[in-house]
Amino acid sequence: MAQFALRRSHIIAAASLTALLASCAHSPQPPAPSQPPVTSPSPETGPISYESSGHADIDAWRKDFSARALAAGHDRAVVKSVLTGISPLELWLGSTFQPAQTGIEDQAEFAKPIWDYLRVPMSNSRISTGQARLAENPALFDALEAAYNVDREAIVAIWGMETSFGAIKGNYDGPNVLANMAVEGRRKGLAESELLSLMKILEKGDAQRDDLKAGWAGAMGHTQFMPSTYIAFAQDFDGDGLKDIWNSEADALASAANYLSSSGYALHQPWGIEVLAPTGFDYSLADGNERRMESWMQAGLVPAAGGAFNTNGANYAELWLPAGAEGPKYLLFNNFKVFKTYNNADSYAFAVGLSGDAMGGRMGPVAAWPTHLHPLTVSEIKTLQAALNAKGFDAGVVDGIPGRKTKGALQAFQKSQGLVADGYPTREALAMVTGSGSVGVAVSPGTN
Ligand SMILES: [Ca+2]
Repeated sequence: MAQFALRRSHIIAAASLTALLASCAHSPQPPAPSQPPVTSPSPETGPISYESSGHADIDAWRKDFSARALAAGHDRAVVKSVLTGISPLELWLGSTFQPAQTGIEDQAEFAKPIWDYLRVPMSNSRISTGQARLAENPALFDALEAAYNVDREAIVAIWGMETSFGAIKGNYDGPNVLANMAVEGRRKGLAESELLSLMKILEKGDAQRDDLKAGWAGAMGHTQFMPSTYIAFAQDFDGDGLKDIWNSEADALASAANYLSSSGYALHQPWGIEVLAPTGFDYSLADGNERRMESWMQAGLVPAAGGAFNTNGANYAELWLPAGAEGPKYLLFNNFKVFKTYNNADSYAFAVGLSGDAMGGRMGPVAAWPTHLHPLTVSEIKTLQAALNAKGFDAGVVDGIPGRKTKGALQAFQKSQGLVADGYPTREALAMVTGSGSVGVAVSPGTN
């Protein structure tokens, strides 16, 4: 606490001095003092000195980075306040628990079957809380939609995904998390660049040093902005002069809406529409390519909810099979891509879209998830990728992520074998590729 008080005093001192100078410039000239005020500090120069963190790597990095931040023209008091009190976090630099070093295996977007991943975003409590948030402040959401042209359900769904509507914003000191990330090393460039952004935030007066709370990877506030994102997109929507994404829901939600709007969000257009496909449909068309709505209709796709397609002017969509040909099928529109600019995972964007729809009273999907299938783990995906590459179907880098290239390679393999070419990486599909038996090959009902 004492350290925080000390750090805050640097900013207050700098701000008071600025205010004093500003007021002088606009006031009648006082009698000239006979000599400079004795309280005026002589400008400090040279390296900033810090108390040791007790961690040699942190101390060495901070000395070097502090000098570079000063050389880049950052305010001395701000640099010092940001880098004072940096200390090693077990999470990043400890020896016993290092999620930062476990790679993608810990990222839920890749590790779980989609229907498991969706359990929390589509839970009754998440949906009902989102609906309650929408209902308790309709004027705010009217204003947000009018100002940013982003549907309120999308804004609230992201709020729910990021922090459970502000319940889990993260209570790490943002500068300390980023400093630890820099010292840990693999994301040094990103961490240092984000630290410089934090300095800019303080220099502009958009937030105060002690406000800079973050999650374990440096994302801040209700809607989890990295510092550079904050600089580019944060908004003061309640008009108090601060862009307070930590404590002001209006500011945080406006900031998220501004980000979505700047990423190309189109008001009242769907992110996705669940569809039904006719018998004999060619699932290799789920290849990541967008096609005109007319061609999807000619191919026989119809809305799963019945009626006619209503896309509000969205003319292009790609067909996406989140769980293969046996599961729910979606046409995805541009707003889905916009969700992915927040977090570049299909499952994340899907959860935003589905949960937002549910908060708006439209539950999906209509079709059941094929929970009898066995999606691959990260290490099994690597096996699949290597096996496809070995057979001449280019799955790209063996990274354990079932991206579009991996799915395309699996589809090409399936097509070559006369199988349903849905590209869904299951144990059943892996067995076909590796030739280790034909356990329950995924054949879609209503196909062939
Ligand atoms: Ca504000």
